[in-house]
Amino acid sequence: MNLRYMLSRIAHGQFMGRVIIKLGGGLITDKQQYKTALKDRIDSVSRVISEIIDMGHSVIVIHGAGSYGHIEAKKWKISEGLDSEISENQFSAIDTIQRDMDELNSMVMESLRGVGISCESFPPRDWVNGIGIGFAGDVSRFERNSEDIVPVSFGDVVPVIGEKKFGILSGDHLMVRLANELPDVVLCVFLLGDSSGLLTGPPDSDSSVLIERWSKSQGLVGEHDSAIDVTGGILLKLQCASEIVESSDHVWFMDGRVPNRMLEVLSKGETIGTRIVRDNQS
Ligand code: IP8
Repeated sequence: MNLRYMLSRIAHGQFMGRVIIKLGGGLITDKQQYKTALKDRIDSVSRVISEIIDMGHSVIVIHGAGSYGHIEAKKWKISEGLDSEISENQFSAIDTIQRDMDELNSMVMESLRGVGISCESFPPRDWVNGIGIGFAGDVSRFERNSEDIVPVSFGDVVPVIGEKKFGILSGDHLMVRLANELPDVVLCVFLLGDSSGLLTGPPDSDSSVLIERWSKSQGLVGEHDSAIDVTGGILLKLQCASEIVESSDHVWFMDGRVPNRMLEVLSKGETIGTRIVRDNQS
């Protein structure tokens, strides 16, 4: 750990490690209804984040887009890059999506500030080029929170070098880079909006049960709802989580509607949810 960072943490109380939390778009918005934010859910996560900070952890918050990004992005094929036949519509859709994402991000920031958390936003369009986990962009800015400022970022439309010109960077890809490149990550959580973790079948089916531990060799479970989601839904999350477990021991899919389960993992190492593990992890 960087000495200056360590000393600054000790001055504020003992540093307990970094916690990276993704608020899924399906948790914080109604994915079917254009721009419908679920503020109560955001607020209940914010309250738990403030408890995590009080425990001495440093937190990074990433959020998805839900109905503030996917609906317009799908309509104008933004994830596929520039299409000369609809380019005018695409550029105006990008303006709309980025404005809508700023609005959603402001709600998250307001909610965090409402429980006394200082936070700073880093919109990917300002510092990222390219998509997927190989994007160009320096994630060390997220470590720069020596005054207990929580860095916040989100899935966004980003520039892409070459003919495509633009694309969609998912918050899940940000999670991989942050977890793999920043030091002292003790917990990485994907908060879901419709289930207690990874299930054996669709969340609305009575026969679906929770998978308590999952590793890559078990294969991908779930469906990508490509009618709504332009990034990758649960399948992308699983792929990203299996990259993250290579560097972090505690990677979890949890029910974001019951966010205090994050506190249980931090205090007891266990909770209701899916723990993502390495193939050889005991
Ligand atoms: O919801 C997607 O981010 P995600 C970003 O984290 C947009 O996959 C703008 C659709």
